Amino acid sequence: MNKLLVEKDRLDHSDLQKLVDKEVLAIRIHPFIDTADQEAYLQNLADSNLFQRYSCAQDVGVHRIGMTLFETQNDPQMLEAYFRSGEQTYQILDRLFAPYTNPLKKLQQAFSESWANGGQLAYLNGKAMNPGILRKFDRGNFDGLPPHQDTIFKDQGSFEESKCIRAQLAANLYLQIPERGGELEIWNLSFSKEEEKQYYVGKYDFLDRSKIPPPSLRLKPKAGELILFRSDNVHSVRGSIDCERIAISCFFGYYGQNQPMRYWA
Ligand SMILES: O=C(O)CCC(=O)C(=O)O
Repeated sequence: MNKLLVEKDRLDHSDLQKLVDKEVLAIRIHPFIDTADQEAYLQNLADSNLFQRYSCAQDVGVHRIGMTLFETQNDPQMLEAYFRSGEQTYQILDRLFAPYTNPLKKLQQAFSESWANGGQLAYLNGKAMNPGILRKFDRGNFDGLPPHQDTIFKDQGSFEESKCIRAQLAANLYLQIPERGGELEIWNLSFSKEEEKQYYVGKYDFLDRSKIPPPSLRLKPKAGELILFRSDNVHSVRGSIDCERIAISCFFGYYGQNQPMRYWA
């Protein structure tokens, strides 16, 4: 890989293809939303009591609106709960951000317009997935999110959609970033499910930082910025020292050059 980072002010099909093909490690789009919109979004969020911790990781200092596939952990009952909760996410976020455009929809629309074959909500086994989440890293969460890899294959490996996927991109649109902490680190490394087990540390599938090389990129996101990277590349988020770190997030699944990208959380 001769270029780690693409920095632009618009999403572009050829840059997305480079990310999918591992020719770049991350794409930064700034500004994706302007300061007035970003501040308006934050005002709407203040005092919201809709955030909850991950159901399977209650001690991780992160709150989210919208359930993630990660929480289903290959469990059929949790998967049904995931489908049910996913049906409501757009409505909840529409209401929360009204009268402004829901930033999750803004992100997915811009992405779909820039990818030649468009974008659409992902389905798993014929059922609509949760389209995305709004996530807050707690202030004073000094651990952040340790190094890890996200793949649909790990969360729910038995479905056709998981077996046929060729790349999974993580998209994060940042609404608030702490002055201190909150960096996103990305490694030019991705381990298979079997390989990564030797690096596990603690209760979750986090990787032991002391056993892997230093990250290839350490990015300090900006409020209003969109960052995309391959979620099967090892990545981590540094703790948020002085305020909550808030972002809209979803994955985009690549199923081939002539296919639409499919989004979910
Ligand atoms: O919030 C970020 O910068 C990245 C979050 C993350 O770890 C992920 O999308 O899996």
